[in-house]
Amino acid sequence: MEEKGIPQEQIYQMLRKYKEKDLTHRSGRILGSMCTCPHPVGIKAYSMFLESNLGDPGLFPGTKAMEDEVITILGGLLGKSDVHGHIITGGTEANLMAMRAARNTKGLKDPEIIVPRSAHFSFKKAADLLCLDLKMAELDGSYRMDLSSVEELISENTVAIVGVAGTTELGKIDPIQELSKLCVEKDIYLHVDAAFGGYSIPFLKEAGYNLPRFDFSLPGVSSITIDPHKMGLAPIPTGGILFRDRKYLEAMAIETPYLTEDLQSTIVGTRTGAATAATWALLKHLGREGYREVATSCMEITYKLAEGVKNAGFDLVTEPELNIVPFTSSEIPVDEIARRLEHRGWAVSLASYPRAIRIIVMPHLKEEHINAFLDDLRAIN
Ligand code: 0PR
Repeated sequence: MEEKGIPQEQIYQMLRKYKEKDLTHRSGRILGSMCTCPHPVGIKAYSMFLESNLGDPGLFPGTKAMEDEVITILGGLLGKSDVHGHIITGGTEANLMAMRAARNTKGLKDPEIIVPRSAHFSFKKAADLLCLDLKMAELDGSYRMDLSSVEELISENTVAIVGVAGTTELGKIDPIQELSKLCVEKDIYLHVDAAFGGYSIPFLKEAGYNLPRFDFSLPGVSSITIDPHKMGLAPIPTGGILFRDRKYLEAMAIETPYLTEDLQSTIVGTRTGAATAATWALLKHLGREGYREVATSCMEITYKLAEGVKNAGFDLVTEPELNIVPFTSSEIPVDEIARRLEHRGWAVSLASYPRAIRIIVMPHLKEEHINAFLDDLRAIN
């Protein structure tokens, strides 16, 4: 560290040099991210609440009131307004909290969780941190959690089953209705990871898309992850965790002797209120109509991309259910496709199961980007 400070103008210039090295979502070149350009209203709201700390909510009752309202609105979107939860850092923290709640309420000696093979890697972290035995259920022919595999894995040590509404790699929705029935029957905690799909499935259903039920309207669903920093257009880091019952938060509560609240259930202590402000502002500003427009526009571009990929001679792994297009080629290995696309300036990502190029059609991808991408895809074939 230098002895003398550097004048601010020079600092900003130095920062710009670093920023120039970064990719931007706005360029349309990032094809494998679940994040996107944050909405300007979210950015403004975020910047207004930079000093607000929900880890000590008594000091920031205004922000706390907003958090309560956000949880109620998101719950309402997901089938139940009187839910309990928090705005946190993202899907990983939400999934950790859900697994912690499930483990603590069951109180078994050798707890196990069952997740689909397609589950996000955050459940591996949860298993490691919380000393849970992770059981992976197989997928069916359409890459959804296979129910008979789940049933085979259930044991007296099972503390939770996880279904995903919008899988990370393929955008598939697990059979949550059937899982809910099973979990009610067997008295098992069911967590739905809708980090990706939570902000789109409800709006697509409103717009007439035929998508399955996945939310608190199903009696077996105990908790849902929903990420405002993915399809919710909020700045990162902004995640959401919702619980059907307050008892799940209570099962994780730790005493906080000298703070303005007596108990804390979140993993993080000091917790930004800015994420809550951004989420609140965007829910109010965009409304159902605005979010419906975001979700349906992404789907329209997804279908165009899927059609274009097929016409360019590539094979879809599966028809898109949400805004992800996974594809392979019978002629070129997937890593080689990725290398050729990267050479042409596209930041693509690879699905691991099955191995495929995976394009996530987030709101920053416009028709012109997709057309330019398809030109390059045809050229590399
Ligand atoms: N659950 C699901 C279904 C997810 O897809 C993700 C992340 C998580 C949980 C974890 O969420 P956080 O990353 O917010 O903790 N899905 C993306 C992924 O891992 C996240 C991502 C976003 C990755 C942008 C890359 C990127 O550029 O692929």
